[in-house]
Amino acid sequence: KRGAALAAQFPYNVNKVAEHGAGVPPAGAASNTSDPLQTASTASESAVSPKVGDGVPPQGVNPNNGPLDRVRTDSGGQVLSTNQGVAVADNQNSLKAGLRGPALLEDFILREKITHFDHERIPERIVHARGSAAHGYFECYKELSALTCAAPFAAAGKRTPVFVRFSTVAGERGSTDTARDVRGFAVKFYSDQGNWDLVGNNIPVFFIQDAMKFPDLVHAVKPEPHNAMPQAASAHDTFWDFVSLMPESMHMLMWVMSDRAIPRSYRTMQGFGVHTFRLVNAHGQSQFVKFHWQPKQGTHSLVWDEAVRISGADPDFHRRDLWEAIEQGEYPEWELALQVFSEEDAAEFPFDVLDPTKIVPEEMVPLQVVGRLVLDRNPDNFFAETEQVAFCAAHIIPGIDFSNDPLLAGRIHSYVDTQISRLGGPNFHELPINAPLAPVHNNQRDGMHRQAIHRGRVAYEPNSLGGGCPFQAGRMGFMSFPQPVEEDKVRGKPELFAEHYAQARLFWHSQTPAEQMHIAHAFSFELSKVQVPAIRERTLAMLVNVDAALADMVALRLGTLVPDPQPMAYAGELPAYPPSPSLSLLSRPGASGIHGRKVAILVAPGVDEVMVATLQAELEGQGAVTRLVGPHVGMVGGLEADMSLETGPAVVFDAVVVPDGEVAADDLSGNALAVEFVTLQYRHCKPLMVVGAGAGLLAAAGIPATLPDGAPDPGLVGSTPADLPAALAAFVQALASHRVFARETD
Ligand code: HDE
Repeated sequence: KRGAALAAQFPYNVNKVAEHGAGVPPAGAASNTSDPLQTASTASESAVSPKVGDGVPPQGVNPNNGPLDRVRTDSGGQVLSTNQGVAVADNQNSLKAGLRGPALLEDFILREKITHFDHERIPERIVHARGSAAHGYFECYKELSALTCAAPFAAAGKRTPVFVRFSTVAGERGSTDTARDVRGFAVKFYSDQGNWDLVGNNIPVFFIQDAMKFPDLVHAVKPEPHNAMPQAASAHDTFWDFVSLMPESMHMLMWVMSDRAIPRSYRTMQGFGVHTFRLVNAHGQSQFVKFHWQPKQGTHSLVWDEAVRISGADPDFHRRDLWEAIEQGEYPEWELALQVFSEEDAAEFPFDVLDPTKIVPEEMVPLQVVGRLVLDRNPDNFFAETEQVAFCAAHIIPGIDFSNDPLLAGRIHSYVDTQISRLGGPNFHELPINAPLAPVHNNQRDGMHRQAIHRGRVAYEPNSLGGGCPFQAGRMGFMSFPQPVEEDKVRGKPELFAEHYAQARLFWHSQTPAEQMHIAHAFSFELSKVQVPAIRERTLAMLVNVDAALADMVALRLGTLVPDPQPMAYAGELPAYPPSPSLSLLSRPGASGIHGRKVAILVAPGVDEVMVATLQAELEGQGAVTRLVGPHVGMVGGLEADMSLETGPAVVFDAVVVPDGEVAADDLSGNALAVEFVTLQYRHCKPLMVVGAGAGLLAAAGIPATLPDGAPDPGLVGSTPADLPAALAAFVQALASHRVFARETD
């Protein structure tokens, strides 16, 4: 009776409709005559799930959404069951011999639940453990068949679904987002010719030239092995010990000590394929290529003091920023640009294009923009998608090929190898997030966690019993570019690999003065954390080879003298590059105005509530996000504050507005947290706008009215209530230009 009642109340398991005949599946649920795997989730997907905003992810935008539906599960309206589909009557109490008696071994429900829980974690990635990801698509602007036969570039307007994961490198899975670090920028293209993974970083060069040194680099930068400190930081002895003995890291160190390593958002960083790759067209002709992702949001960074404070205020700062932007419909976009050059061109460059510590300056090979990347859907489940996704530098498709970069060679091996242990066996390519949209047919069989049910008796090739299938594709399939090779088998490096400083100089001389100051401060900070003076000195000796002024600035802050330059390994004359303005972050302000920028509006009882509403409407109308920050959350006068000054501190906002209202301004001026709020906004060079009596808070914080040189501060916008529209326009402009570095005096 109870079974029948249950079946009536919780009618069906959509996978096994026949077993629950009493219930009538709702429209769209699987019937026992159709393929249950294809339709199983349709019923639950149509239910509203709080996990995905308004419930149903935008279908049709991303073709990868469809196949994933097969495995999406939503428990809305469903009965709780064991993993065997048995309904659970009591999820609160274990089975005992008497209410006060011992627990019973036969409690399979408790044991299943605890056993599964015991195995919930998988090993984190050995590097890039901390990451955040989103779905989207790549749209090609023009067909590129002259250059490549790769499917994503086959036609103008063609869209290829993608999954993109951003990451920090050194920190563990739960570490802070705003550590000084390289960021991973890994893109999985689910192309109709198979998956292509462009597993890049937000910095176009790398620390080392040969895969042989990668374990050493990672051991040096990770927390030190004896005491597991520091977390997510390169500012310690072992890292600087290693890099100061590896002058090939000098160019990369310049980038990592620059503001690139503390991005404002994943949305405001560039991405780079780093290595030289090949494009190959249908006639088998090949050119070299470097891949660049250019954020439409512009390139923006934090300042160091702010990054440190954000680690406390919101360690998920970048994860939250990406998530919220997408939930809000502010879809981040990047353009894909290519630098294409021939082998003959490459032979003329003053560096070796196989050396991953070198860029190809844009002045030598201009960028051609060929498409855009749009991220428009958050994952439904962090573990199933972001954690289980497996990128691999070896995943290429016809039309793309490798170069002989010796770092890339090691990567081609490493990714699948590490994933076999991280994801528990050789079949992780079948996990929904990793499975290609292109069909998979081969004779690989079995192994842990095999999902596919292979039919038939043939698992070998050639065969006659299976009609010869699956048959090899010949010229339709992937064919390696037939690069002629005739060399001795050796261990060593080409001569130009020994030149380590010319591009570090190029980078330094291409920065604005504010950026140069930040680089010098970053070196000083990191080396101040180094306990062994000889390591500091060795690094300074490398810096002298980059620029004497830089070495001076750093030495001064380390309380030491500039040592003799480190002897150079390269015998030839160093190439001299003209400065490349595109290497400055400030050269890419972005075209999208204030989209996605976060503005705090400080409120206290007595604030001009009509003005607050106007400010919110105007700023949000232009795509910004506003939050009312008050002495406490909840009702502040007639307004509802979203955050308190404690939970929404200055560092998590791009800008602040203090509206009019005498009583409110007095209240805020007497509040230490409010004073600190505007002080930090000012110190971190962010725009501030004060209206009418709101100016009192700036006075209470002692904020100077002009820049240190007496010029007007474009980021400080004062207004009377009557002049609000004009002031808002100036504020929006200041917000769009991000920071006023001319304020920095220290
Ligand atoms: Fe990686 N790298 N890497 N790497 N890498 C990994 O793969 C490796 C390198 C990059 O979001 C690992 O699944 C070697 C350069 C990204 O899941 C591992 C070498 C670049 C991600 C691995 C390099 C990258 C990884 C760790 C030198 C920029 C995160 C877990 C020979 C072009 C992908 C995993 C994600 C992850 C090996 C150097 C980018 C161990 C051996 C250069 C973005 O396989």
